[in-house]
Amino acid sequence: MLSSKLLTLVLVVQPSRVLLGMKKRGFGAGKWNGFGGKVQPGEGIEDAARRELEEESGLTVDTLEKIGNIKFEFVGETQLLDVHIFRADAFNGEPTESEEMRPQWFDHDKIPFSQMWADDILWFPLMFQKKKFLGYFKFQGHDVILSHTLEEVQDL
Ligand code: 8OG
Repeated sequence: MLSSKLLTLVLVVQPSRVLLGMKKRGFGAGKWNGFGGKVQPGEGIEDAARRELEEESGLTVDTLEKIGNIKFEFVGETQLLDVHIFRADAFNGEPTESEEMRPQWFDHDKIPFSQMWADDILWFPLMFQKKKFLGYFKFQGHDVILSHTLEEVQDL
């Protein structure tokens, strides 16, 4: 049996651009990504998403919309990553570099997919269209997707 670890991911999306951060250390270092991390024991998932967004980007949000849930399996590892994905269309504050992330805005047609997790190119279009989705990705290492499912859903 695989155990699973709860994680959050927040994408701050504006009509023409999205805020990504260059992960400076740890898991996924060297990749552009949204902001997020592990849910602490006893913490709500949305609370964790807000906390990680603020810690890593300096931004706070009034409203987070739950848009996706993707589970990641890594061959040879016993723990699934259960990532809860949120979208924020408005924010407070100014993006600020943290020890973990260097934030930068990207136009929707200039997303640096070649420097991102390999699954992102498959679900970012759904996110931009305000669709909700469920996925499962099986990775070999950190770059190769061996198999996956991704489906649009009405509700999460
Ligand atoms: O706490 P830590 O920085 O290790 O959390 C990992 C972050 O990376 C968390 O926000 C979830 C996110 N993440 C994965 N896998 C993937 C992925 O395949 N694509 C994207 N965009 N984010 C991912 O753990």
